[in-house]
Formats: sequence, structure tokens, C-alpha cells
Amino acid sequence: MIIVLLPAYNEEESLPRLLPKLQHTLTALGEPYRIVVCNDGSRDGTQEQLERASTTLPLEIIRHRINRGLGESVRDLFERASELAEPGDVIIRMDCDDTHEPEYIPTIVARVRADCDVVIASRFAPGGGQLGVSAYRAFISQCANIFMRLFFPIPGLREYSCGFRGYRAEIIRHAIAFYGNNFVQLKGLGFTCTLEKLVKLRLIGARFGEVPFVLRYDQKQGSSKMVGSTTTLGYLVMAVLYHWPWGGWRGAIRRKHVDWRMTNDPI
Ligand SMILES: Nc1nc2c(ncn2[C@@H]2O[C@H](COP(=O)(O)OP(=O)(O)O)[C@@H](O)[C@H]2O)c(=O)[nH]1
Ligand SMILES: [Mg+2]
Repeated sequence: MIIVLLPAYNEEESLPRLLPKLQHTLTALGEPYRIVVCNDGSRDGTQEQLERASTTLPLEIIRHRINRGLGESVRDLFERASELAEPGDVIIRMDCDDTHEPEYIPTIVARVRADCDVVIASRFAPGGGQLGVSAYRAFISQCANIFMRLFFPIPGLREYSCGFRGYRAEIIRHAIAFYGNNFVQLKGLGFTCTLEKLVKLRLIGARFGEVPFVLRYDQKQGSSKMVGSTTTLGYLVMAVLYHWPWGGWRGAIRRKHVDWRMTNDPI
């Protein structure tokens, strides 16, 4: 099964564009699929759009009455996915602002099943790119990715901040069993959770891969919901927590020699 996770905040304009494309791609893949959306206290018509879509699609809605932020939404989405998933399943997390084209899903799924635990749709892989991104935003994003590569080096990885990824279901179940509520620990710090998951999965031995991807920011309705200052603060907090010499994430977990493939956690 393919499980698609969509965090949604005020996406009434993008959802009617994205969902038909998603349905087309997933149906063509020819295996069962399920879409789980977290409507995180949207104040527009997102809930109505989702309820309408759920009459024709295998779509489940997790509804937060108040806006809790991306971290809490992503935690709820991954916990739900780990309840639904069976070994061999692939979990796809993507934005629902219509900048992540579903056409990449088959390549991501194939790559996960071939030899990876996490596959990232990468603007920086040969053949990747971005359309409609302002020079300022491209520069900031480039700087953020250089910072991440420096502080959290993962061999072969160039794209750290794109949320369009595929995950082997087993590693998500192991990560939730191992970290518990701390799989997504930095919940109140904007979009930091996107980086945190990569690093936490790396610490338990995940194998990573990238597939080239073109970000379609030219299709974006409205502006980004990322609060740059909170997310930047989150990256700095994470660098300290990770490298802290007395019990930082890296030292503490490495000392336990965790490799998720070698453990007997329930799956
Ligand atoms: N659940 C939830 N989703 C959010 C929140 N803020 C943004 N999102 C969603 O997270 C994804 C990324 O946000 P987006 O505005 O696309 O950021 P950008 O890609 O950096 O421009 C989109 O699918 C948004 O709808 C939030 O507070 N809660
Ligand atoms: Mg986006």
C-alpha cells in the first residue's frame, strides 16, 4: 500500500488542483493507496474541500480545531501512518500547496523499495530545479541547506529542507517505537520538524537516496506559510541539541549503537 500524508493549513485553493492529479498517479500505480490529511485549524474552506473529496477518494481527515503548527500535524500524520502500515508499504509525505507534483511518486516508491529507507525529492540532484522561486528565497534556501550539510552531514544528501519524501514504512514504525513522542520533538519551532526527522532517522541507521525533482513554486497559490525566524531559531536549537557534548542526540544515540535493521522492535 502507498500511504500519502498531507499537512494542510488554509489550502482550499490548492487542494482541488492537487487531489485529481494525486488520484490519477496513485490509480495508475495499480496498488492500494490511502491519503491522510491533517487539517490544522484552517479558517478557509479546506475542511469542506476534504469532506467532498473523501466521498470519492480513500481519504481520511485528522482535524485539529485550532492551528497547532506543522510539527504536531506531522507527528499525528506519521503516527497514523504507522498504525495503518504493513511491512513493504511506502509512506509519502508531500505539501498540498500544489508545488509538489505527484508524477514523482512512482520513482520515489521504486527507489524506496530498491535500496533506500528514505528518498528525498531533490532540487539539487542533477536534473532537479525550481520554478517561480524568487532570487531571495532561493538564496535563503541555499544557505539553509549549506548550514544543514555542515552541521548534520548525511553522505550523498544535498536536499535537506524539501518535505516531499518517501519513507519505508518499517523504519517509521521503528522510529516511533524507539523515540516515542520525541520522534518529532521540536514541535513549536516552525518547519524544523522536516530536518529533525531526517536526522533522527539517520541516527538509527537509515539509508538515504535522492531523486531529481522540479519544485513548481510557479503554481503556488498565495505565499509560503513558513515563518522564517521561528524555523531558523529551530535549526540553531537543533544544532545545539544534536552536538551537545553531554548527552546530545548524536552522542547519546551513537553510544547505543542503534541500527534499526538489527533491532527486535515490534513491527
Ligand atoms: N498542519 C499544518 N500544515 C501547515 C502549517 N503551515 C503550513 N502547513 C502545510 O505545510 C506545507 C508546507 O507549507 P508551505 O506554505 O507550502 O511552505 P513552503 O513550501 O515552504 O512555501 C503545506 O502543505 C501547508 O499547507 C500548519 O501550521 N499546520
Ligand atoms: Mg510548499
